[in-house]
Amino acid sequence: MIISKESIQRHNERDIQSHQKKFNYIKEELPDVEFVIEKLKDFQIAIPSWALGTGGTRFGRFSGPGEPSSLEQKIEDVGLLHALNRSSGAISLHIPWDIPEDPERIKDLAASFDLKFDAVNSNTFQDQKEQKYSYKFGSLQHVDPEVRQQAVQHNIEVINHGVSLGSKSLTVWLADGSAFPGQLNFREAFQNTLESLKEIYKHLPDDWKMFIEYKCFEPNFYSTTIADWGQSMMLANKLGEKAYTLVDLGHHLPNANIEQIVSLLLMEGKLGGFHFNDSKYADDDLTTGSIKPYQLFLIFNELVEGMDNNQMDHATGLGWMIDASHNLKDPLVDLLQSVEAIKIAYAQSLLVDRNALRNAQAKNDVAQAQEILQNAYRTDVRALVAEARLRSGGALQPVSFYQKEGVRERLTSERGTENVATGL
Ligand SMILES: [Mn+2]
Repeated sequence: MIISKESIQRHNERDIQSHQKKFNYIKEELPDVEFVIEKLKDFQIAIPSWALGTGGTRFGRFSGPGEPSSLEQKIEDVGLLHALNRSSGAISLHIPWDIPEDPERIKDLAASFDLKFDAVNSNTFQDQKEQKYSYKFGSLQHVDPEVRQQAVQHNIEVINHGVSLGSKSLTVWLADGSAFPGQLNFREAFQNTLESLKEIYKHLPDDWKMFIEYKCFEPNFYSTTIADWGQSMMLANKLGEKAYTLVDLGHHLPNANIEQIVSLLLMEGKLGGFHFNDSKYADDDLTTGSIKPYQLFLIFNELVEGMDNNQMDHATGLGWMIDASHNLKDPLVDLLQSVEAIKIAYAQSLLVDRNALRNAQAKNDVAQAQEILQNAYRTDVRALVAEARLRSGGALQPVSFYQKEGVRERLTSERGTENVATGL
């Protein structure tokens, strides 16, 4: 299904007057809206290929109608999101769930929707049918060198798929760890992981980055071999300048100060990529900004501050991706909501008066520091985000467009009700 420019225009005409009123108001209130709008237009958030179908929990999965069942249909879905919000201009593939059989054709198809290929993701957290050795007791950490070699080889294949599509980064997330005390020698598991990653790193093209993702627990419940940002950064430092830490918002213990983590990783030049989602308890993979929007703003505040300090381009300096799962909502609506929440938090962080904040910090003026941050956070920037979208050719109200135009119903009549997306 392709969303025409004309249908977006028709939809926008209905909302333009009310939008204009809100935009004029904020334009009067803020010193430099054009700067914020330009930044918003550039900022793209990649959509993972596994987030386009209904997600499941370990208790079950309730598939929705019209899910994409092929890589082509997944690209079409991301194209649809991008047409509406003009901020989802990349897709991140998971191998082996989404192997591009004919890379040239897949690349052309993506280009026809104005999409690029973001990081490719390897999978050694489950066994595949044709696989010789099992990952039941780990992959890159495994006590058996043959299992480690198989996992290394898989990651090299993932890099090769990525090269064929013009991707520039590999994300490695490992489920490796232990479920019971005594099961693992921690030091050996870490050393094995490092040696395996070194093998993979050797095959990384010069202009590529390796993102090492950490997670505190699950599926292993006693230890995870790359459990936190310190362990990830230790590996990234030992591997070399193409290796970075990837922060997934849901991969911390409750109440971890993620804004401080990203600040220090940026200081060390080792923050590479970012996975957005939200959570109440653990790796809940809920819609970004649905539970803790203030935390999301505080994280963006540190990201912007740290990237500016390093003179990094906000849009291209880090790998931005959503990593969520949608058990109840239509995945495409959920993704539109996530992208909107990310752009709101980003816009608010651009409004923080950095000089005033530094002055307040220098004077230990704690109350003023809070005033400055909360003034930015409590600014309703939705009209700015909508204006940036409008100027880029997107819909003023993407979710309302999606619902009013019956996008899911149209996808269902094209694809049927039995389609099930690959993934968890
Ligand atoms: Mn992730």
